[in-house]
Amino acid sequence: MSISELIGKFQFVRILKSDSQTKTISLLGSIDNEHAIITLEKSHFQFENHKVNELIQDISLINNNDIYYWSIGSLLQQLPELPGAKINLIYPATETHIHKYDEQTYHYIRETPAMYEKYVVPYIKSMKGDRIKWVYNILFEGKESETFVYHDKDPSNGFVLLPDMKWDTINLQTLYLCCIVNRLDISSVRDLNENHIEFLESLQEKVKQITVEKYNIGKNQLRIFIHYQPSYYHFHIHIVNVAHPGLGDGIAVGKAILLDDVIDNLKLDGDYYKKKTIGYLLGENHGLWKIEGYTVSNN
Ligand code: M7G
Repeated sequence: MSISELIGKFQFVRILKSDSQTKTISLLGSIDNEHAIITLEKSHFQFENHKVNELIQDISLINNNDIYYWSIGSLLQQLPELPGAKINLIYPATETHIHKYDEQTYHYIRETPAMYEKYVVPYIKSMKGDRIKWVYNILFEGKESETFVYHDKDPSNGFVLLPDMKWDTINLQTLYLCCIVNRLDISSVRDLNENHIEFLESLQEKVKQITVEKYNIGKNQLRIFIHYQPSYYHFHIHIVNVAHPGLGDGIAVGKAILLDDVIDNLKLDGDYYKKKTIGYLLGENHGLWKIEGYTVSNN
């Protein structure tokens, strides 16, 4: 079924989250009796090839005072180069997806190595299987391969570099790429040690080089980071234009860690991420929050 057919069948249930800052809204609904989540994100402006008076189609004054005018209007929208919004659909959506996109209260957690071993390791195991099918589809089944920026198939050092689902692939200001490594043995930053330093350095260098050449963007215009906790426990890196203010908490402290900092920390101590208490924000809907004993051990 095409995305427009699926969206045509969408039965709205409730708003999960609406954010006036990022101009995004996530809606819960159902399609053929299964959960579905639509996320709408208003597009950033593209002015390069259009005149302002062509772009502003309708205008209605709210008020004016001296030299000041404020109004509401509608803008020209046209596919493919002038989309009104980016529209993401997850279908069928699992409870984990609904929890992720739902409004929730966040808490600051200090995860000790003992908490990691006792609660997070088993949690990560339970999150592998189907939840990261999309990753294996990309790495091994050729899914999305038409968009790959780069693919090195070497099983230990190889990776795929491709546009992240968060990017509209049009606006360079919001350039957002995802680099997924082929190796299967790194679930998160906690698995990294001194043996990974060279791998990470060379990976970062290659990714920068390729991105700079492909998108004609400066090397120092890229923010390269990983997440802890990530949503998906297969090692991947976020490559984002520094001009991108970030969507939600994606580049905020308490979630994003610069890859350079990870490498430097491992150089200081190969067991850095084994020994470190890691601080992060966790929503009450997160699977970890619901595990008995996990929050108690944090107090
Ligand atoms: P994360 O740190 O595990 O999760 O990053 P989060 O940032 O969503 O909290 C996973 C990254 O992979 C995110 O930037 C997602 O937008 C991106 N992503 C997720 N999925 C399911 C896909 C997909 O199917 N295709 C592509 N290209 N990117 C995806």
